[in-house]
Amino acid sequence: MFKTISMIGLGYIGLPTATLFASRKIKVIGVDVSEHAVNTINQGKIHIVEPELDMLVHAAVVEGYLRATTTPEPAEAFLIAVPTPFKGDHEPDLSNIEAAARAIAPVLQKGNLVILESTSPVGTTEKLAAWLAEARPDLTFPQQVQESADIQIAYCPERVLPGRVVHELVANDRVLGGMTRTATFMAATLYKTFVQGELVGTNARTAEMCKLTENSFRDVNIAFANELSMICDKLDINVWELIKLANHHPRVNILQPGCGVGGHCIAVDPWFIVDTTPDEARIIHMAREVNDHKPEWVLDKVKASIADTLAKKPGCTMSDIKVACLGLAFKPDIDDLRESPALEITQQITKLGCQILTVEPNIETLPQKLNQPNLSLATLEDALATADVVCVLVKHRPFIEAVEGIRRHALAIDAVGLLA
Ligand code: SAJ
Repeated sequence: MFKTISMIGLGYIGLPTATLFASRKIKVIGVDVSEHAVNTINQGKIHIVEPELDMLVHAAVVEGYLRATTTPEPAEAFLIAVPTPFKGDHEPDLSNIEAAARAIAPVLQKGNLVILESTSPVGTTEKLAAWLAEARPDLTFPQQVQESADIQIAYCPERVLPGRVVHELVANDRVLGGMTRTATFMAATLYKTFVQGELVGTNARTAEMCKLTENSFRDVNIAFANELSMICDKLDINVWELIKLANHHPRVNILQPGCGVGGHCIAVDPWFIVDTTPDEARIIHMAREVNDHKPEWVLDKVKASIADTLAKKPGCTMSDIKVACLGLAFKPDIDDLRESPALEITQQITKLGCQILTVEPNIETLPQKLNQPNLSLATLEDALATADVVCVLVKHRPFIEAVEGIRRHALAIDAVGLLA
């Protein structure tokens, strides 16, 4: 049984996971490079938005089971949940994992378990083991002595959906990939404290690939839907009806087209496979390209509608045109604008020189990068009342509720099937 563990990285995954361990009365030392995050957590508050999390963190801190710091301390297990973005031409950037390894190495003790949770290219856990071994030649590691290693290492990815993190961390099945069977067993003992889903054991490389496969599968399916939407547009077929009909087949399940694929997972993780095996990963690569192209396609539709409006209104110039953009977030009913195709499209429309009324019910102020004189945050009513062109970019609930008003608008571009 583990009594004290440490979570390295207190973000969208690390903090909820640390808190769930703490809620089961395991002492958790949370470590983060951000002093702001550390101070906020130590006050029993949270620096991210996630339902239910604030109450859990508050209780864990007040009861003394969760404490945050910027410097690692000795513990029985170390879990690493730091970001793995890409750099340059979609090459994985493992510098945060390497920094975490170098930070925990000095406090490692014989008998410790180290778990990597961050989404990573295949082979990263082995790299982590090598970094740790290099920093601690006095200890043995699984790549040297396998089962009898002083430090056991495993890769255990999460698969939770933002907005449902607390529930899914507990309920979802979890893949545990030990570098040795001992590591898999130790990881299972640890996660059993709060996971109610099945814990499925494998090796580290398969677990790494499993995480990437799940998100790539979804990306390819969405790319198929996006490609269909462009084909159907040419053939004058309603793609939303088409997909609904095709999905009546018992073995067909096509996802929904949209204005592009955003967020920090589905639009990133498939590149980790492409980077490792570029010659083989042809469908995965092409799906990324199809999905990344979709915002441009939507933008072309907006440009065409603006041209129509200008043609119908003699004397009217670009700066007189008002475009309403409905939705900025990367998916419905969240406030997260990072890596959002809707935001990218809105920014591009701004460059055309027309006036933009952006409607995002989940935020109160516009992000700095949208600070443009020709762009303002508007209510849905105002936007619909004055816009020449309406562009639906995200299927937020308030837009579904106001669908009839949006439908009445003559020039509505519907990227998400709201009006279908
Ligand atoms: N999207 C579509 N059409 C769809 C579904 C989604 O265009 O039919 C778009 C969304 O609008 C969004 C993007 O895809 O822009 C990604 O959204 P998402 O809801 O598919 O996924 P994420 O990024 O929020 O979370 C995913 C999940 N992975 C899978 O469902 C396989 C989640 O379980 C993972 O834990 C998460 O990635 C992660 O952290 O890897």
